[in-house]
Amino acid sequence: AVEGNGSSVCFGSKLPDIKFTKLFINGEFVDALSGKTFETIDPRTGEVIARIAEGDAEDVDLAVKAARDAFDHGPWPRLPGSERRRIMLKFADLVEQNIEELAALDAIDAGKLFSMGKAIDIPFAVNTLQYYAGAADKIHGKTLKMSRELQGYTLREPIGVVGHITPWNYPSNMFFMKASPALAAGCTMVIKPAEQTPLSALYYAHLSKLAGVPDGVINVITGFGPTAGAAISSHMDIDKVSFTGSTEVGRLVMQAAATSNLKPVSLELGGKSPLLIFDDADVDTAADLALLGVFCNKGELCVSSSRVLVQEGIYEELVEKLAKKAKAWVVGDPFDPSSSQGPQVDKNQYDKILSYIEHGKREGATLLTGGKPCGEKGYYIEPTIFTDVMDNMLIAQDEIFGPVMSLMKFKTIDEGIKRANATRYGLAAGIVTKDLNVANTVSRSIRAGIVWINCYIAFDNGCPYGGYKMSGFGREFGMEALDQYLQVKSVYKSLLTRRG
Ligand code: TXE
Repeated sequence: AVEGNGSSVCFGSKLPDIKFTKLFINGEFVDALSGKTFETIDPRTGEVIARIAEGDAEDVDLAVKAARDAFDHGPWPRLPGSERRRIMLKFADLVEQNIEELAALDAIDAGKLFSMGKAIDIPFAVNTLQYYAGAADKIHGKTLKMSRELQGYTLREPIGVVGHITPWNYPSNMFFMKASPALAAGCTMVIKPAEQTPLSALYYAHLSKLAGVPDGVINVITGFGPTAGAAISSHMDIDKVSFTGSTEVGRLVMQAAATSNLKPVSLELGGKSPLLIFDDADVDTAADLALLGVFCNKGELCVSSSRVLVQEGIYEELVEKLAKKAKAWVVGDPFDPSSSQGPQVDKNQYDKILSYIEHGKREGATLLTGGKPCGEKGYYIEPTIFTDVMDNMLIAQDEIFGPVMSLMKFKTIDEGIKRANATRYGLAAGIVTKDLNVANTVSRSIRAGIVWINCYIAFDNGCPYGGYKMSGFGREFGMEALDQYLQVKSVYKSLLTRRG
């Protein structure tokens, strides 16, 4: 049983069979050329779930060849958009039909709550695919009259072969966030899921084939970052890379793109997002949003509101409320419906979070709740709240990517804005207030790609998502994401008729 907040856990729920463990290239599941495999681990226990094919540069090469051939000669980019839409909708239906199994795969691979996967993550992924399916037949250029002699028009063409490199915190959402707009645009692709969570991506590859996505359009290479990942970002025949992960690796991906074929990249990187709670806020709502913002998905969340800035008039009351509410936050097995938080994704992440917690204690922040690992096995950590956090402490500056909240006090609106912006990141921010003027002023002053007012982690496929500053550039979701998989070609046409 996992302790911490008085919770208990049932291990050993019925687990999904692991059906797909090989690379998916040109519509077939194949071993890595080297024959190598790696272990994927269940973070609930630290035990091996399965051995997965370990792709390397030579496998990426094969996948790129398949994707290039499918792009240059295959039907996908040439189909009418309505036909791509039909296949994408069928793909979405198949995902929906297998939702239990897919949510279970993400639960054992990533430690994600099974209930959340089933009710929120995978339905949202399905919706992403449906949203872009709807866009597939609405990709238009413009017609321009330039002069009496000249007319022009623009064509919006798929960018080509795309490389997608994804992280482990939302395996299903990351897959569809990247694959869906690329599919709608008519691109072909090589996807490298994170080595911690390869299982659902391989299942999606299988479903794509059943749906009728032609061979070579979606290729999945499982493997490690410095090998398979680096081979994608430096490949001469990949036309664009979309990356989500750490800021450090984002820099490497951009360097590799620059020194290879200058492929455009989009990067969605880390964050240290502020949640500003003003004196007039409803304390209950504010506390709920703060807990959700930091502890949702065990804090493995790019938009985590890991810096909670509270105006001084409400600070004491909020601290009390948070301490009380955190007690009801249950750490436990992701299959247990009463769990609010599962295990961290792997040993590395677990160690990283615990070392930040120790750092926070040493730096003089006050521990309000949590602060320790919990459970006899697996990578569980108590939801941890620090008060009296100073801006210069490491826990207030670095992305921890775990269930660790830093509470800080501020006096005036200007001070709140200034401190909220005092970070190298700019992914998201939240504001809790009843005052419309405060909400307007602050939302316009925060340098971040998303601002939530009186809500947090609210997502819609229509709303673009991405970072300012060192949180990256480029946008996921919305028509903005579709644009990143399209090129604009200008065609000039003479209006002078030649007489023969
Ligand atoms: O990320 P990596 P890690 C942050 C978070 C976390 C930290 C480290 O703070 O604690 O990053 O996580 C692939 N060339 N985020 O180490 O290494 C890798 O195989 C090409 C925030 O897991 O960036 C995986 O598929 N690719 C983030 C992907 O990059 C490489 C989500 C991400 O792994 C590569 C995840 C290389 N040289 C972590 N090296 C967010 N924005 O949500 C690795 N990869």
